Amino acid sequence: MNTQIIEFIRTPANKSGKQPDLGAATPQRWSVEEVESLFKLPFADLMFRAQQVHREHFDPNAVQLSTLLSIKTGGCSEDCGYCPQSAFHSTGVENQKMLELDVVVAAARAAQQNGADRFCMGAAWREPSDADMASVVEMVKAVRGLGMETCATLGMLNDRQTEQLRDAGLDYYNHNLDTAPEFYGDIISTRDYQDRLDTLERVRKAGMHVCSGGIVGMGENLTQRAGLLAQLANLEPYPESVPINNLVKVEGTPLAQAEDIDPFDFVRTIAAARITMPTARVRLSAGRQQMSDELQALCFLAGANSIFYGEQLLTTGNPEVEHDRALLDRLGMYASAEQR
Ligand code: SAM
Ligand code: DTB
Ligand code: SF4
Repeated sequence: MNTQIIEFIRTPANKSGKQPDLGAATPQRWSVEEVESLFKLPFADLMFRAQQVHREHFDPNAVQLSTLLSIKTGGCSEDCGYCPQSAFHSTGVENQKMLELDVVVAAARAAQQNGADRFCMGAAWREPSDADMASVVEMVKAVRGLGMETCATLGMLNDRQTEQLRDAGLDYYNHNLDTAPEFYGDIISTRDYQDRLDTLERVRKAGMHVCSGGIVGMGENLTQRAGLLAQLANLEPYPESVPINNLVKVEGTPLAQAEDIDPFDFVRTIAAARITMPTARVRLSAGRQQMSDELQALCFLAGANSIFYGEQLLTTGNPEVEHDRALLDRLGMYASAEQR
């Protein structure tokens, strides 16, 4: 690892209080090796550094709350090994046609009343059709009309579709890189990494905010986990929103028997995301239902400042709203929307 960086990370009293100019010397701001070296720091050193970066850019006690709704469930033509909605796997997820506009608006209103400030609409598509787009555009306009931030995750997009979404007022587009390029083919065969990068590029070009992250616990090694973060951190600019999902193991998916990662390694991934993408919202995403309150608190200490909020992710469960509220209270934390 670049000695300048490791020195900086390990030195608590950085006299100038300034970040080293990591970007100037090389076009790649974070090499895979550098991210991997973050993972290998003593836990306390990594957490300390993540806290420093977090506090430079955010109120460390505020958490952004984003509610998900699956607007079109199941029967997806992609073969993502982790996903309960792929038509390639028998998981018991029932295929459903697209939700009606009034159902989506009612769900968004309920989420807003519960304190969510972002509403993310997800669809089990490889890519949307023109007819799909017409419906989604109406949904985005209506949710925006409630005064919520809007996010959608609909699969791959072409130029026209990104422009349609931007014109509808979509704030964020979620499209995850999921893992490192060299591990991607082990998980998905129906599209490649470049397809994902191309869609992210289009979203950026159209002027929307990018939400992109990945999944840990799919059998990736440390270098590959670092490789995902390096890919995200080196996007120009890096995503405004970075969901870090812990694999939810769903019976019937090829990854149902994947080995759990050490929970401290999950926390390390959050911390490294915080350090490498200082101003991003790092979201403690799928997998929270399987985590203890104490582990989630460590994730907040490591720099996570966003969660999925509401009893359901897309097809799997998420902690109860009351439980999350109580957890935030116990930690003296609050929703960032309530801060304004
Ligand atoms: N079909 C679109 C796509 O793939 O971009 C949007 C929906 S897809 C379900 C959104 C993301 O959910 C995936 O990229 C993946 O990161 C995450 N995801 C899906 N299944 C998951 C699981 N079992 N555990 C954790 N994350 C999962
Ligand atoms: C993201 O990174 N995680 C969310 C959201 N973006 C769309 C989805 C998690 C899905 C977990 C499995 C399920 O509920 O189907
Ligand atoms: Fe389809 Fe998205 Fe699931 Fe992949 S992750 S199978 S693209 S819904």
